[in-house]
Amino acid sequence: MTKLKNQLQSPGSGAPDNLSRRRILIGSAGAMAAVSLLGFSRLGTAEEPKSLPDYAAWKERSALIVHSANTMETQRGAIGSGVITPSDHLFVRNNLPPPPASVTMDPDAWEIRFEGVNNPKTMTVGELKSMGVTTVAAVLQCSGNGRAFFPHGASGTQWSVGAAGCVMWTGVPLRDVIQALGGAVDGARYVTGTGGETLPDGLDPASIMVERSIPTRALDSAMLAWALNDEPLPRTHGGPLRLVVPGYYGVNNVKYVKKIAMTDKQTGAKIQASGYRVRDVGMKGAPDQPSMWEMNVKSWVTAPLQSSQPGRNLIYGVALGGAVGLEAVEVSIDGGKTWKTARFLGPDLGPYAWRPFVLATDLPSGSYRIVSRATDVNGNRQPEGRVDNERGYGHNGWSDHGVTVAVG
Ligand SMILES: Nc1nc2c(c(=O)[nH]1)N[C@H]1C(S)=C(S)[C@@H](COP(=O)(O)O)O[C@H]1N2
Ligand SMILES: [Mo]
Repeated sequence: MTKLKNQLQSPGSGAPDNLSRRRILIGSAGAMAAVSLLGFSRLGTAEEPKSLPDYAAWKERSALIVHSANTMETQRGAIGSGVITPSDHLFVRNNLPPPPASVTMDPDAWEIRFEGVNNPKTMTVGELKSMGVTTVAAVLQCSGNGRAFFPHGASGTQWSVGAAGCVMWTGVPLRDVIQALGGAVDGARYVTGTGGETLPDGLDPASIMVERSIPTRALDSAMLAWALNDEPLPRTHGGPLRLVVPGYYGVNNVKYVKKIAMTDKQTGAKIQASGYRVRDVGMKGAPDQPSMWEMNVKSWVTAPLQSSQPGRNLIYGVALGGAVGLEAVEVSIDGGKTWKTARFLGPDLGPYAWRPFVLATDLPSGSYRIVSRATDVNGNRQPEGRVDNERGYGHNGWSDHGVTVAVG
């Protein structure tokens, strides 16, 4: 246990800077025990670069920062200027070891139970595929993306900017399934999704299970997805079936989903009741604090990152509206004193997708603090600073997300 903890606390290979040297704490004693009980991780040491865990071995190692066997983020420089994040570049975050590889061998046979509807039923993925289909481009982003920038050393994975990607999800709209099952029971206010991991014995299930509740307004976008970027959903990202909630933070997108219940209350699972709650530094999580549901407007520069040549430069980045579309994104090369409107690059894939952007500008020799600032269609603009909070959630301040580039 101690050894695992030490390994997890070692700096991630390829981590951008000393931020990664901050302590990396495991979420809970329960999760720790689960990880070691199942012999989940074989992590590298501080000296040797960490390798990808088996269930994510198909990923492009050079595009990722491997924080641990259950947390890998996309390198800032690998985000690129295409709208869609290639699956092998997409970040990974597991609170528990994933289910065995056998789950995706016959994906259509995976079963999901529906409760809190007038006609409760267990259905297979094969049956869901005959009920309807939609394809949506959406940003998947961890609530703690940007956590590394909090000066109080928020516990959890020290994500920089790469715990986010924009991908295509294909599946059936959840609202259609609920309707086909006679509609939600009276009084239903939440959609509660349960992950299909096998829970280790000897631990209180509520303390480790991945079960999340989201308000029924999320049915405007929620879907049960079986494909990622036009391929069968890999186990790494929740295959054979995942609850995908475009516009909502990553944790609400329950992988290997085995149950959906329309409920009058939020689940009492720890990950909902006290986890993913925004509160002041030093406070414990509690159900009356805001839950990490809808995402906020955000952007960051992806190139250049450290150095560049004098003369004309193209500054690239990505911007997302969160739960709504984007209005504009501006770039500053003087740390936010003056701004220029950037140009969106590539097609607009809808309100839940991100938009790559570019600004052409002349950069004489010197040092530049390059920052970007997005505004959503409702007029919400990224703040300069951050909202300090205990676990380092929801950081969208433009200042911390900037880069310092040496030109010459
Ligand atoms: N069943 C299950 N679903 C889950 C998780 C998990 O550990 N188990 N992690 C959540 C969190 S915190 C995030 S950020 C996203 C990460 O999705 P990804 O691994 O496909 O990138 O999945 C969410 N859904
Ligand atoms: Mo997350």
